[in-house]
Amino acid sequence: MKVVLSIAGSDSSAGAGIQADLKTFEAFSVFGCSVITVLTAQNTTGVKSISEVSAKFVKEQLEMVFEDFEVSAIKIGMLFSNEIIDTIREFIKDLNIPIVLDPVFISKAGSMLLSSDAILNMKTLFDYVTILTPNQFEAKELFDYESKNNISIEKIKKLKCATIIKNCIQKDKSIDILYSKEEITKFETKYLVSRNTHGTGCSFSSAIAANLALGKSLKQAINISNEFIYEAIKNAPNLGRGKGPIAHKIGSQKIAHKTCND
Ligand code: PXL
Repeated sequence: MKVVLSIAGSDSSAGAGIQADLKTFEAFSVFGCSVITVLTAQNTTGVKSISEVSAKFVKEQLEMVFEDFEVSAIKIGMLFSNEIIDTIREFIKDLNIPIVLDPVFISKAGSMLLSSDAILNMKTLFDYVTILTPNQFEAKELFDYESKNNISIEKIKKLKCATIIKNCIQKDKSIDILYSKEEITKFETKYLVSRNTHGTGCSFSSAIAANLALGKSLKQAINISNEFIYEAIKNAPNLGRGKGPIAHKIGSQKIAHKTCND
């Protein structure tokens, strides 16, 4: 069984963060390990408080996982502080496995997930990862991205890693745009109007990591992950009073028969 590691924050309501990542890994039948960077007290209506884990303890968790397992891919989510980012950069810089970085700084309910002075430092990780998965808001913060802003697009295309910008809604479609040095590729999914979107970003990036670990190409992994998220939202258990969690297991079962090619 392939092993995939999530380095991310804990969400007590278990719809986002490490919990969503592990549910996604399970849904794709890879074994999920977790290195926890912060603890959040939250539910579907928002984050109440954040308790940081020390960088030293983050390093110890990383060492224990890698000492014992052969990790095939990594997903990186909420990093929160400069010290944690420095620790992770030191650890991943010589690894030769796919790494998906979800550059989260704000939750769907509007809470800050990265201290403001750490945004610049997060950019220093970009040289060591395979793909970034920002939403439009994060892309705007990181690159001043707008789909018609050619300067920002050139900046993104020059990165060592690929970048997929999620959820550019057009009419009834959700469009993701993948930028790499060689090309620009658009992925279209039907847009679902739903309140149950808590953790969709975390789950999307974890699904890409799981599928890269399973040997899929980047484009295949993105197609599979999009179909998975669509079905997981469509079949959401409709829990909580805010942005509800999605149905990871049902999502993967619904797409099991699909080929999801490039
Ligand atoms: O979806 C971004 C995210 C990542 N990580 C944790 C979160 C959230 C959003 O709430 O709580 C721990």
